[in-house]
Amino acid sequence: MSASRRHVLALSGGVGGAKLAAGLGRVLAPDDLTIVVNTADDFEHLGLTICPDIDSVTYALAGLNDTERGWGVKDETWQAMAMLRALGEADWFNLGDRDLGMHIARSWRLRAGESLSEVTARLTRQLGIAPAIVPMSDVPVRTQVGTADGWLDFQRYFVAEQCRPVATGIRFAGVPGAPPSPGFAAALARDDLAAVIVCPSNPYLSVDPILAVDGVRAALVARKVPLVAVSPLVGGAALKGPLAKLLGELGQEVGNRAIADHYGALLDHLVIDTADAADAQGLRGSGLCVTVTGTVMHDAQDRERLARAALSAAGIETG
Ligand code: FO1
Repeated sequence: MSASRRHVLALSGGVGGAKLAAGLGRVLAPDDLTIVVNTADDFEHLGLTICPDIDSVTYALAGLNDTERGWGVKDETWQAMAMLRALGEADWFNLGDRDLGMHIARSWRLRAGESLSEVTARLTRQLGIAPAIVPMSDVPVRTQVGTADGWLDFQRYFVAEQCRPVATGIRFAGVPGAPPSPGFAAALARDDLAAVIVCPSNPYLSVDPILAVDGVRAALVARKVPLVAVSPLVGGAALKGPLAKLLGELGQEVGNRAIADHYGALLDHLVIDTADAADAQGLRGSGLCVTVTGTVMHDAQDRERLARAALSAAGIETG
């Protein structure tokens, strides 16, 4: 890597992606990292704007994430939910008391006229997070899942319906028509961009919406720096049950070959788990660079080690 190129653009969804984003935040100088987050899981609920993937990345970088549950804030309490239930309001989407503070602050600032980028910058700064966490777009994009009863918004399908309906399709409402956020556009255009790291998020549900933002795929095709993806799979099937069901119904294969094919010419290097070491030879045979390493992130040490491995795959050594 040229010494003048040092900026890293990370693309992230929620849980798994957030863990690697936190690792990157630990091993890179804050000015050297932009984390672009999927916003197609966002929705309006009880008058609040909920951004689950921005929340997961924010909580992970602030050290506030609940690692057991996988989403939301640790040491959470649920008094507001109990009250909402008593009042007969919707209780299918769980909002913890501390988490609610985030949604109230975000919604209030959005309603006061700030963009999602501005609000996210404000809230992450308040929580002491130094690297830039930016939404993929300030314009709403919404993942919807086709079912026999029509299109369901993603959280309705995922949380309220627990992925029970048979999926007939998946679409991202709002694209084309959603430009990249200012921070995303600026990161893509940086002279000192050194690498793009695709975090271990679901390629179809979490990364595809980012790639579908206006002009993003073309900008990535034209890039002059390595694009490294960390596979979200471990042992060929890290996808949690319901998501595997969804992808199966849509005819999407679950495996590192399918992930490599899905990213196609965008991908230079795939980082896969040691449990999938047998995949490496075939992937390399098709011209891809492959790193085999432990990708399960139990703690901060795991997150940093995987961050260094992904950066090294992109030619960036972090000492
Ligand atoms: N996931 C659930 O399975 N059930 C919930 O009640 C739930 C609430 C929730 C609240 C705030 C938030 O930021 C995330 C929340 N999630 C919940 C996670 C979210 O639905 C998914 O992790 C992502 O959208 C999928 O990537």
